[in-house]
Amino acid sequence: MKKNFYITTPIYYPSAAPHIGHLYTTVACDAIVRFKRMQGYNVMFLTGTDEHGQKIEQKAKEAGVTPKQYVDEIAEKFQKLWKYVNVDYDRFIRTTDDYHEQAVQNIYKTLLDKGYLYKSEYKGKYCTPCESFWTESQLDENGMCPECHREVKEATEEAYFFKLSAFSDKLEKLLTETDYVQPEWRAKELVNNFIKPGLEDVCVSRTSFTWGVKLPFDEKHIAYVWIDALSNYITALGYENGKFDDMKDFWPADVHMVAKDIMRFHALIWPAMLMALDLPLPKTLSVHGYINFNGVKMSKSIGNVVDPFVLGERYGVDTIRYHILREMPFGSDSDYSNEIMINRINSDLANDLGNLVSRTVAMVVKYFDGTLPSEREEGEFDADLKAMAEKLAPAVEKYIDETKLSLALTEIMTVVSRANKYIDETAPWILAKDPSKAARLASVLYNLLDTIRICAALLQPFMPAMMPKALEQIGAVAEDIEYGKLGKFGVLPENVTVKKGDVLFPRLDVDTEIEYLNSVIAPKKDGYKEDEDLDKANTINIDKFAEVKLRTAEVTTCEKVAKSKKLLKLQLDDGRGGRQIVSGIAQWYKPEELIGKKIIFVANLAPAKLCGEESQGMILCCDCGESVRVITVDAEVPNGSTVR
Ligand code: ME8
Repeated sequence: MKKNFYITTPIYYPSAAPHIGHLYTTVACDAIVRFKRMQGYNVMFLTGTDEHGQKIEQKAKEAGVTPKQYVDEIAEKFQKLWKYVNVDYDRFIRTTDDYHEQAVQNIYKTLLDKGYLYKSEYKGKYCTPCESFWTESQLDENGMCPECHREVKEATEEAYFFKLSAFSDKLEKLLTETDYVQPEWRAKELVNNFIKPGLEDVCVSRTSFTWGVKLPFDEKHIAYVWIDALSNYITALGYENGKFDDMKDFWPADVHMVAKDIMRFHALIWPAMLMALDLPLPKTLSVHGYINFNGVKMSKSIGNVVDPFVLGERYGVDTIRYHILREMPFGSDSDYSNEIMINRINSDLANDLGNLVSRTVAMVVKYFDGTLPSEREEGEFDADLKAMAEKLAPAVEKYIDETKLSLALTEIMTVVSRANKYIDETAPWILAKDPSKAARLASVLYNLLDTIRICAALLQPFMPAMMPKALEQIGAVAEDIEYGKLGKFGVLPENVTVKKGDVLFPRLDVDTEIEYLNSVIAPKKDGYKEDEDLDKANTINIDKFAEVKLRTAEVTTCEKVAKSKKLLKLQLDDGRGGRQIVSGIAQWYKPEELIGKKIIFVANLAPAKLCGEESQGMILCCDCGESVRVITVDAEVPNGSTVR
């Protein structure tokens, strides 16, 4: 009987084109799915797009199109990318699909009827010009509106809340007594950071925008993340809608794969929602880290967003799939760099794997006209190679089940390296010189071919385009790579015939490729093109600039603002009796690091209250993408000097 397996990616926001980060999660799921299918599982692989909300509404407005037109275009880009990189999903859900919207309404109704929703007031930071609520963590570094950078004020809005707090004990049990969250240390992080301090109920409706699912019992309310988004995992199976009938076969999910950014919602709100709906809980939440670019978070404005199409066109889709899956350590961040990628392609794929296949096939052609004879002679080194090859499939299977894909690949590549070493140890070119060693030579080449059979078959889920070519070159047919035969050595027929083919992974010239990649995806001047265009369109004259009064000052004291994670309160000697400035830089500076620094501040900014503290100006800082640095001046500049 076939066993069922259900795996999901997050549903991505179609607010910008997909990048290598989205690629990572989706390709990781695809590799697991292909492995499970190879094992004979009946798989359901779900991905999709999360299309509602204020941000999409705003982006569409800026682009001068309707929200639906806006998301249609980007959802198509996601689908095109998945096709391009051979992601073989079974279902693509869009939260604007009718069946999903209907089910979300039913879910809200059930939660209300069961007493898990209540109406109250949402308190937040409101920006009047943008008509938007923001949370404290969304505000910019100065505690202002992240969109227009103007002042926000405390405001309230009628909203429905989900009683997350009612599930506190059950969630703590889930996180401490089960393996739901992987890696385990992330579960501890959740318990300490969210459950122990006391879970707060979550706001699940809004009235300040319209792009979303209307609540059936109160139509001026729009479903607000996360109930709409998270429920995709069950609505896509037909929960509370007539579109599909797959809950019985595929729920609970085996794996939800997400990055650390949305772990909290999947580890707390999602299980609580399912408990409230009396549904079984998913088995595993696999949380991976972020792909950064040279240590910096990918961001459009820095120009370091890695476009998967650019890489795929130049190096082939499998190469990219291999590289990102191999580089991401389980649970932690990985760093993308052009250099690491080119070196990885050369060392693992061109030198180790590609070379092993081409050398072995070439020797079978050269010494035996492409078909091995039946005579065999065992020799030194054989047992070690065979034992390693036979142990490989169970080891890879274990890592796949634990979603540790990089370790699965490392394990396979270790056997590939062992096989290359076996060539050096057995020196077939010397055996070939002595006709009496033909049987030994045939054994050596057979052992190599059969090791390649196992490695290439296990690599197929990761590199589905190239590995069938490798298998064809060594003369393996479909029956030779059935899953049950991957843990056994000696499966290829004794008179196997090889077929020379193209080089699988050509060696890359490091300098040429780095130069090419730096010209297309490194953070660079062109990366700021958007900013430059905006600058040209928004020039000001010198008088306008002179309206901003900039002066120097020395930081005399500095402390954290109570109740705020972002704000520091600085007392300045501004050469004129002193002033206080509150600045959103607590994330990047300890208070003591700033004392004694000479800085530049805007002296004529209208005073503002931030978390109850008056700020009389603004300190100038550089936005460095990942961090923010305060601009400092030489120690000899007198306090209060004009900057112009
Ligand atoms: O959060 N490295 O959508 P989203 C690795 N719609 N993975 C990355 C990444 C990076 N640099 N950047 C993005 C949402 N990802 C919600 C999800 S689910 C019910 C709703 C991947 O478009 C990673 O999987 O912001 C991350 O969790 C996800 O994209 C966030 O996608």
